[in-house]
Amino acid sequence: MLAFPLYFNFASSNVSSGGSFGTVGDYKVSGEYTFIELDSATEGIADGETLTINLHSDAVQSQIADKNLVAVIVNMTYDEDETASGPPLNCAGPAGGNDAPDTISATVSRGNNTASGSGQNPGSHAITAEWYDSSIIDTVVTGLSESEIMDKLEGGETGMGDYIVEISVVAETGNTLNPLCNRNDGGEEVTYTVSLVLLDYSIVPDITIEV
Ligand SMILES: [Ca+2]
Ligand SMILES: [Ca+2]
Repeated sequence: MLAFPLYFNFASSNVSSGGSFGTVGDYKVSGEYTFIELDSATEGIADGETLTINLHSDAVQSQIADKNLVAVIVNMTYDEDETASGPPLNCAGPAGGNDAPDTISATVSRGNNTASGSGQNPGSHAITAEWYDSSIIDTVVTGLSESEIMDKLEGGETGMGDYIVEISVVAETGNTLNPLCNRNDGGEEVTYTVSLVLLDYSIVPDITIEV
């Protein structure tokens, strides 16, 4: 329990002397994220087709102004719309076979920052393109100054501009045990959300107090 008052004494004396900013040492880095929705919708995408979504950060300008914009994340969820049809009872029970998973792939680009990834239905996946060093969040960084750490966490102007999201579907149709039962899968319906990621971080000296 003594750690807090001791810690704050140390930190404030360093700040008042103006010496901590460029001092190389051990710093505990933590962050809080805020997600700003840039776009969301549910779209049917045919087998072999690509849905292209053109967005711009200006659409949420008031929400990101003077904030530290460091990444974009695209969340996708999808079910399975595959059908089995045929003469009455020919698709009943096991005779109707099983769904075969479709593959949903996506790419997001902000300038040179690009991420892509795919998943299979029913399910979900997310892709994140980032232009900061996420690996140091919730760690103790050694051997750098506070300002050098800030350089790794500041998004700058990189997030301002066009965002291009592409989502494509490759549908697969499952097998049936009864040749009179036909399975059909023309694509998939994908629900997506594109969010800009704001990072609010803190960098504090990491001090070990021996008791
Ligand atoms: Ca399928
Ligand atoms: Ca499907």
